[in-house]
Amino acid sequence: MERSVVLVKPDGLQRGVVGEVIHRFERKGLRLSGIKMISLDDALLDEWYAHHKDKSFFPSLKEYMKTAPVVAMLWEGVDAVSTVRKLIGVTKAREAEAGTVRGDFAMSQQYNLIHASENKEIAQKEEKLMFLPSEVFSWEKTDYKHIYLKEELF
Ligand code: 3AN
Repeated sequence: MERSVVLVKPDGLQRGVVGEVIHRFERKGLRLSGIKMISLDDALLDEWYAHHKDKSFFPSLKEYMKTAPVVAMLWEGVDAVSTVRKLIGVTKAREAEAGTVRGDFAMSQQYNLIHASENKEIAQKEEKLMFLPSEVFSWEKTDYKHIYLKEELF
């Protein structure tokens, strides 16, 4: 099982899509393994977006990410990282596929509502940055037997 770190970003809180995001991921069959609200500071944002630190939009990205708290979630499932990326849509929201979170609710390249881990390695790094071990929950999702074939679960 993989876990993907999802943030509903400050614009997502302002736009009131927290429930919508949770609803979509729940319906998909993913398991919620952690959830909390947190205000991001410079130290965390510098680590989180380290790969963007030389980009022209980095200062503006950091400012925007501090304008309100974020809702951080951990979603678990088979191939959860790529599955969640599909559900959120591409970065430039106005080009995102209809049916994705960004495609349905956003227009901007920066104010694109939601973050999700890009790949498995980054997901592990982000989980450690965002959640304490005590904030990560493993629980028996009893409908897994209706969501996956036995052979798909490992
Ligand atoms: P994604 O969130 O789709 O993985 P990244 O990692 O390229 O996209 O970018 C991280 C965040 O930086 C985006 N979610 C968005 O808020 C912001 N961002 C990305 N590209 C731009 C850009 N060209 N101008 C302004 N903000 C951007």
